[in-house]
Amino acid sequence: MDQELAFAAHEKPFRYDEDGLHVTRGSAWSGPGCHLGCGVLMYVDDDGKLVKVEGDPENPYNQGRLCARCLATPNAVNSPLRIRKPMIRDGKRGEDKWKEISWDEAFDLVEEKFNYYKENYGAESVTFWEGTGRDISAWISRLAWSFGSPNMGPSLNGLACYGPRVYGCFVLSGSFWVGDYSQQFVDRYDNPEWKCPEVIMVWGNNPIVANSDGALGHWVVDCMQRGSKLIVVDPKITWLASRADVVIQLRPGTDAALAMAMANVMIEEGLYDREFVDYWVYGFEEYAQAVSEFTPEKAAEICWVEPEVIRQAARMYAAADGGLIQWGVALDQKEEAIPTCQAVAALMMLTGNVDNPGGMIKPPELLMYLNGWGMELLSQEQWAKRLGVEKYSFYASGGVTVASAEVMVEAMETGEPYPLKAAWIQTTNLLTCMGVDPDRTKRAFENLEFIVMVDPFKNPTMIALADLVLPACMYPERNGIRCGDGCQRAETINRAIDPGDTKSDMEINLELGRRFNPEAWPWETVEEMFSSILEETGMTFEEAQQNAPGYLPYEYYKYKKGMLRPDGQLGFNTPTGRLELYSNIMANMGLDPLPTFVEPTPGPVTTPELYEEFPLVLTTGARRWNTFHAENRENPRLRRIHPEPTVQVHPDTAAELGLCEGEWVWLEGPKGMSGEVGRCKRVVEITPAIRPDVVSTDHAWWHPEGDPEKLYDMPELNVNKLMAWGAGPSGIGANYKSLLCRIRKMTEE
Ligand SMILES: Nc1nc2c(c(=O)[nH]1)N[C@H]1C(S)=C(S)[C@@H](COP(=O)(O)OP(=O)(O)OC[C@H]3O[C@@H](n4cnc5c(=O)[nH]c(N)nc54)[C@H](O)[C@@H]3O)O[C@H]1N2
Ligand SMILES: Nc1nc2c(c(=O)[nH]1)N[C@H]1C(S)=C(S)[C@@H](COP(=O)(O)OP(=O)(O)OC[C@H]3O[C@@H](n4cnc5c(=O)[nH]c(N)nc54)[C@H](O)[C@@H]3O)O[C@H]1N2
Ligand code: SF4
Ligand SMILES: [Mo]
Repeated sequence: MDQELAFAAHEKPFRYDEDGLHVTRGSAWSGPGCHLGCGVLMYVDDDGKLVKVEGDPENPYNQGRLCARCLATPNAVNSPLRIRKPMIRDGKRGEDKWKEISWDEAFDLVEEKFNYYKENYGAESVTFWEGTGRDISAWISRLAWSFGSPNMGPSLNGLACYGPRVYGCFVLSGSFWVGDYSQQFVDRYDNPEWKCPEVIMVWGNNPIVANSDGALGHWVVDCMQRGSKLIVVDPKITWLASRADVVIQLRPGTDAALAMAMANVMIEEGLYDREFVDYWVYGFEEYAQAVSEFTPEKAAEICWVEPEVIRQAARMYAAADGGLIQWGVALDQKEEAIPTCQAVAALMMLTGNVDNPGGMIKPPELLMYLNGWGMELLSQEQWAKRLGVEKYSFYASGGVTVASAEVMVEAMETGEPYPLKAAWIQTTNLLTCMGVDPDRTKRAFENLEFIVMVDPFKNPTMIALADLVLPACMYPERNGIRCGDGCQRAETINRAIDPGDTKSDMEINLELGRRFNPEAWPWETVEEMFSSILEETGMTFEEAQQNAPGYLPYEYYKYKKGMLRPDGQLGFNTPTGRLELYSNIMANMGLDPLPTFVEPTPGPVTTPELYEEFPLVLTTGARRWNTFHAENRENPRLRRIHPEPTVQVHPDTAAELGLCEGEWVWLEGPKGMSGEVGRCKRVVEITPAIRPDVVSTDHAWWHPEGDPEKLYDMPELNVNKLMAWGAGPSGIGANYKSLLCRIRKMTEE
């Protein structure tokens, strides 16, 4: 056994009876969607019906807490919108006409069609699409690559979620870093090696609502109760910002300028950690030169904030023994995402907040699926066909292993560099939510001959595009494991109720994988497959079910112990062995090795004439308590918390425009520099929490109660219609969060 796990103490086995109900302990991941997988107790009655879900107090991760979406799991599982059997289209795309078929027929059809395209057009003509943070990342990559296609990836422009932060960090430091809230220890806050962060800087993230990328929002509050001070960087006064010590309410899209100005203060005032920088950081001189022009005064003008608040934040963060940056997707969702993430990551490096207690850590993982599972299954020749490598340096370098959504869609349109014939869509509602310019995406996908969708629910993308639908089951209906995504622990997802005729994503992919490439899928059952992944812990899946969560051993300061580099040398896994403020990898890729700030386009500065016509800066998609992207709209318990898509407007702006709370309006904006204008419907929500010159709106809206053949109203509710096609220059980052718009009253039509 290589990795001995530490377990949380459980009083009871993972299945027991209580007050006439049958209880199963497990992890809530997924569907419905979420990034985390909190510990849950699922209560089932004698009829086999899931009646309630509660937080597991014995699970160190969430310690009994549970948010609204998990509490409403029984409604989701029992929803009338669930698909219960495989269905094949019995009409034209766009119609809601289907015929139920058996699983055997469905698998035979996928096998026959995909193999036909492989033989006639090459395996790369079949594309594989995934969504965010659900349970399937590892398995979808294995399915695509074992089939022989390198064309697998998220249907997200510019990989503008997590990707920029991860790749930005990897090129600078050889690793990705997450905030240290003690989540790596079974005894959590009581662990003697852990130190409570003195300062938590929440940047473009709303952890209380989003619980994103492995971090539970409650942990921020737990740390505040133990003394952490808070800095919040957000155009909106969020729940946390209203309790913060310093708030920087900046203009969306200007984060890089702010980060460089903070570095400027730290360097000018000698507040950075000189000793750490001398030993462990490369490129300080060049970097200091690059930030020298970003005085707080200059950045304040760019970011629309006061210079003093920048100084305050820089001093507070630099002085902290344990400075944690809780960064979020707002940093990824701009075309210049990589330089932005570089600029923020540089603050960690300047202050030595890397690999340290209460700072940023690198948790070990049992199944590292970020780059996919099974890269060795494809030959060099097959990898070379991956769409994206010709166009983008990050893809060519091998740092990014998925295919580019933009390039795949362009290939569907043009047939170049080779024809695409089919799509496997699993865990993404891509027209409603994930990509920009959904009309263009829809037209491109319509060129494909065969589209399969795997999802628990009906949705607009399915009605518009799918030819075959496979019903996925949800977490209380299946077995599974969770042991990647920086989550540190080995969790099991445990079946509590009968899945009926639905199957788990893992069962579906294992069955198809075995048909396409039996050597790559040597397991009879999914449980056998999970046991083989858990092998290094010396535990079978069945043993893990009883004992999970299990915690891997953890050490701080790995760079001082030769634990970060494959050659066992001290330092970091970069070309220089140091953290690189000046990135040699970026320079080799022909990209700027130093962070830069680039004004968003269109924007108030780059396109003043468009700003006159569209005088509000627009940010989109801030997460809501009750929804996970396009999910949960059909769940009555959740829908009533926020029943329609709103646009948040400051009271002064609302007064100026004559808008009333609750009024339906058109939100209109330029689609990049194309000359076209996109629009969607919104309800006015007046709030002093937003800046008067900025508005913020929800994304991913549709009406499950609406007409399926009008795609459930999605086309008139989708804010991504206001966005330009494309990605940042490196292929990473896209503009979801810094746009221009105007609000027009419906009566003005
Ligand atoms: N305007 C705007 N657009 C955005 C964003 C924004 O901030 N603003 N954010 C972007 C980001 S960061 C992301 S990650 C994307 C997310 O985009 P997506 O990941 O496409 O999110 P959803 O639209 O919710 O689609 C998820 C689908 O997966 C299904 N599902 C849930 N769980 C499971 C499961 O276990 N198995 C299977 N097979 N299916 C499951 C759901 O029912 C749903 O239909 O959206 C992006 N879109
Ligand atoms: N309930 C719920 N939870 C979710 C999701 C969901 O849909 N619903 N989606 C999941 C996914 S895929 C992701 S990626 C994460 C994302 O989770 P977060 O990273 O928290 O993302 P957001 O809520 O989109 O934005 C965070 C904050 O950034 C602010 N912001 C907007 N524009 C800017 C900007 O330009 N700069 C700065 N500094 N701040 C800005 C917003 O006002 C918001 O308060 O959440 C995950 N968790
Ligand atoms: S963060 Fe909320 S929705 Fe996600 S698993 Fe935990 S309780 Fe469930
Ligand atoms: Mo995301």
